[in-house]
Amino acid sequence: YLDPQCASGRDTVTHLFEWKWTDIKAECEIFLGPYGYCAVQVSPPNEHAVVANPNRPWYERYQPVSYNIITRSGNEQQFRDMVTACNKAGVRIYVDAVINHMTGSYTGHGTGGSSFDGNACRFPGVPYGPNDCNGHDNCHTRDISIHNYGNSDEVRNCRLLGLADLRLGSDYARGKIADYMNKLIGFGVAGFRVDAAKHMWPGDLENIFGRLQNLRSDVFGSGKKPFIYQEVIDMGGEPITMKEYFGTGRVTNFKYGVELANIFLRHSNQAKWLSNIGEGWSMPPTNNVVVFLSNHDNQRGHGGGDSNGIHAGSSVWLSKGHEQLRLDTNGDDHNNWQGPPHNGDMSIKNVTINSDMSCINGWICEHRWRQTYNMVAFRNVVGGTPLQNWHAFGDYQIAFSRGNKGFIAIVGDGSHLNANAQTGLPSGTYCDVISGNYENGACTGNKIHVDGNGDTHLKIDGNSDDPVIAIHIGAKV
Ligand code: QV4
Ligand code: CA
Repeated sequence: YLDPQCASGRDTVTHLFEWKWTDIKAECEIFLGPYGYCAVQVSPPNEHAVVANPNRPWYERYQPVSYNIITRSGNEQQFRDMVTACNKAGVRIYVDAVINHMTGSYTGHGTGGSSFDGNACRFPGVPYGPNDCNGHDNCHTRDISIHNYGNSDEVRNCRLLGLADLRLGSDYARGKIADYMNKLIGFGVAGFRVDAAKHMWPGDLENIFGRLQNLRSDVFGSGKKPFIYQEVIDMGGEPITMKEYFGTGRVTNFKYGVELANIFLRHSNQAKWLSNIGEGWSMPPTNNVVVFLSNHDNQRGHGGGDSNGIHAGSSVWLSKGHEQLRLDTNGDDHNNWQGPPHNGDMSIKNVTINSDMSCINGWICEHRWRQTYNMVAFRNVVGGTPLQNWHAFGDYQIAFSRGNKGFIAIVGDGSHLNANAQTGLPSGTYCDVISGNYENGACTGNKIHVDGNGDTHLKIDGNSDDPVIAIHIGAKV
């Protein structure tokens, strides 16, 4: 479950939050494929509660009603077309799998018309009935909801936010979930982000994932397992840790983004200590995690892993397309519930692309920003090489190479950097892919000269918009 199944030479995942399947299909073909992205994390594709108050919030997608593929993003045929087209473009689809729970404790209808009663655990669209949810027999809080994250049994057996908690110890529920995931694998998806994994027993997940079929051999080759990355918010201080989930896939490392944010927002450590971020900072081994700077929750003040102060325009591993990121001066969202850009009938708006490559019609596309997509290419070029030629010219003036393939310099505190540095790169003239693009052998941004010894002169005004220089052997002028 650890292999992301990227097409060769690709490495970065973007989250196209609440996009329609038809728009993701087009984005794979015209942008994500050509620009070297590995995969898209898509919003939960299965039928979920229609929440009316507030009106159609983004989070209704985290309240499953059935495993039928029908949401505002599109129907099953549109989903399948997207997966096929994206695979053809060399881009993988990872599905956000909400399998810990169903809806909140109320009655209503789902996006496909199925009825539900969350409190009674009645979901005829699956079907699940009262025996398929945990209850007073194994959850020992008064209202069978989670109150104490210090109690592992409670976190796993009680209701997260009052959401009907599935009895994953039972063969029936395990089978229904595996059927859903296998259906998606049959369509050609490459993997899953497992929502709320902390709230499920590792043994139950092991059983469910053990029922999954291999990925489609016509796309991935034979004998390939789905990629699994599990949402476990582990900031320390709770009995449930990321490590418990290493046996069933990778885990989301929420500490990574928080540490980086603390540095560049100058809340704690200085950038000069970054040379060994990762295991050297008591984080789990690289191959057990997925790292990112922000996600759909902490950009909106949800989830437990937030308070890193990073919001829109911050994500590199995981960028996203969504409107409504209106931040106040404290970095909080004015509306933490607002759903995607929509028409008068509440259908989701098309993503429209402007001539400057940005998205309009209410959408923000961080994955289309020059600094983002050029660093996706940088990552593809330097993949597999070690960090070398580390320089700390000041507390917040750092530079390093990735082997002899790429070199980056960053000023994080508004100071001026003016220094010579060993880049580890072959001599030549390189295109700084932060200030411009490398196009047809020419550079639209600043050119950086590396001499025969591998040295260059770095000049960065820390107050400029992008106080960063990045060069790599794929963009030599
Ligand atoms: C309300 C009350 C509860 C009450 C309940 C009674 O707040 O106290 O018990 O009614 O029914 C929405 C509302 C929430 C409401 C709940 C049930 O915001 O107020 O409870 O629905 O009706 C997203 C949102 C949640 C949202 C949920 C379901 O963030 O606000 O809840 O979707 O729509 C922990 C977990 C971690 C989790 C994180 C948010 O360890 O796993 O909290 N993160 C994932 C997703 C996240 C999603 C869920 C899990 C749930 O990334 O987006 O929650 O699927 O850290
Ligand atoms: Ca649970």
